[in-house]
Amino acid sequence: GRVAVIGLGYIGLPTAVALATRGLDVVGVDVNEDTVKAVAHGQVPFVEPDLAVAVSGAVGIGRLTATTETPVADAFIIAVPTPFLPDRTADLSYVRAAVEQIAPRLRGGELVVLESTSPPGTTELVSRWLAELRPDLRLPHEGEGVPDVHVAHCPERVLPGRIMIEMITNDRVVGGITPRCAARAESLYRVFAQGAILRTDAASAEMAKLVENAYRDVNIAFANELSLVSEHLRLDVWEVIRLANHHPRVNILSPGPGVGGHCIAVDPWFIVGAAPHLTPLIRAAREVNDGKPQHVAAQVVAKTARFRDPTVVCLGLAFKANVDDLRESPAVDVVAAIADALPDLDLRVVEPYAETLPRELAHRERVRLQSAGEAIDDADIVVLLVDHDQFRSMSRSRLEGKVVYDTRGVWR
Ligand code: SAJ
Repeated sequence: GRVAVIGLGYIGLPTAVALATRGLDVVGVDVNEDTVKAVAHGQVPFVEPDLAVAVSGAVGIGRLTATTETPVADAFIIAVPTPFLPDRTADLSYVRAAVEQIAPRLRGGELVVLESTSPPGTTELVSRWLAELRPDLRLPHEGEGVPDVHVAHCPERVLPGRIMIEMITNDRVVGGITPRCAARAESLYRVFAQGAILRTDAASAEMAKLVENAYRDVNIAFANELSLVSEHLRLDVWEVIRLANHHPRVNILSPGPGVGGHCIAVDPWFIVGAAPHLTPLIRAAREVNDGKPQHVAAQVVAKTARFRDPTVVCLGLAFKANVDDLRESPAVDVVAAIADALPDLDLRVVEPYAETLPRELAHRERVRLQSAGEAIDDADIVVLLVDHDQFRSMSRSRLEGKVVYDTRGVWR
């Protein structure tokens, strides 16, 4: 059968490759023509270990093609972004656009899977949208007979940086609008998934995905709050956590400059949005993590007071270690906040995964992107924001005599 994967980003493209590698005929669909061109030539528009070789292989054997037009297919996987709007509700416009592309292609018998992380009820909404757009077809509703088109939610849980491994080995949750929808989705994911496939209803699958990321967010917030308290008490938070984690039932995560990425900093809001009066903890965790970049920036600004004309070097802009993704990155927020507070400061940034400064920093005259070699020797203050391997393994002797602010605890 043929599978159309709508959205060739961090999730869609690896999913398309996984299916194509198992012998399915996969068409990748994206609105971005550059992305489509790249994939059609076997290239990958972003950095993810082992993905490039898999894409060029799948394209090479003719199993994976790419286009801007949604084709007729037996299964459709929607893997488009679901960012949040300024009021922190989900922006479902990309999902809606995908549904509008799929609807005219349906002939009956297809499976439509929503993979995008979505607020509770979105899969049901997708089914309702399809029903409105195609009144000639029977769409699934709980407890009703066999529909013409099956609809399910199969959230992804892969970790950027380990996507190609986790795509295959992670357990998967497949939630159907009806049990039959879940069964259909299971047989599609069975093609490549080696982990357990857990069948459930669509809303439980939606909620499980959100809960996973909220769990991590709350736990990181706990670590970040400990870092604030420890700093206040002049304690080394890493030492405190190391000791506490020797308890058999304690496993505290790592504090850092904040929480970035497109999932953990977003998904908890979808839970808050679904029950605002019942979620003070999840909301507080979000606020603790969102407040961290400002705190780090304020600490750095305070440290500059002891110099006449200091040079500050910030190491890392990516949202986490060893990825090239600078979007939604607390490190970028830290650098921007330092530059806002001290516009005349000589501020150098080192990011081995970037060739240019991101939009938030590019217009600032005193902020420059440099190599570690160029930047560090001149530095008075070195701020470690991302624990890239390159920074971890840096010789400590290069930091001698400098004020060091290590937000990741890698040099302790
Ligand atoms: N972070 C910390 N301290 C930690 C762990 C992480 O400050 O101890 C920070 C990171 O630096 C980063 C952010 O949190 O800024 C998120 O990084 P991450 O590695 O925890 O997660 P993501 O966003 O790359 O991927 C998450 C994963 N979810 C969970 O681990 C529960 C992944 O499995 C999901 O598939 C992904 O979100 C997603 O797409 O939802």
